[in-house]
Amino acid sequence: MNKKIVLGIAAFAVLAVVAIWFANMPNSSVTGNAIKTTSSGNVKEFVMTSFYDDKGIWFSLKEISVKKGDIVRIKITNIKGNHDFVIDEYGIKEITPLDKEVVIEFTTDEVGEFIYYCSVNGHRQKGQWGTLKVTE
Ligand SMILES: [Cu+2]
Repeated sequence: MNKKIVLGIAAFAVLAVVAIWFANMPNSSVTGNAIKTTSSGNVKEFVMTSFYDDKGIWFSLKEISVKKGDIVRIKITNIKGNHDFVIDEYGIKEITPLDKEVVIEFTTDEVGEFIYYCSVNGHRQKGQWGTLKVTE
């Protein structure tokens, strides 16, 4: 008799510990709109630098091609000069400090071609722009 009661209490204690542990797990079961962990959208990652040379001012990638609905992640490192990264249609305008990786992330919701460029005076005219192509 006593053994059964002790076993019952032990089993209950174990269950209680497990329940408390689950309750304290950090957001493991939260389903909201955490974009980075979603499995329904594809994350397309691109890495580029911004810089200038004697021929002009540049982003190392001249073109980015993705599908509508993709999550686009662009990692930009400014390795020479003062630059930013702008896509007007997506309301993106990020300053890219020297030698620091800046991560820009957004979800494409429209098919088309969009220009990304640096808005520092004269840079776009000297070549610092590219095309984001979004297809169906
Ligand atoms: Cu620039």
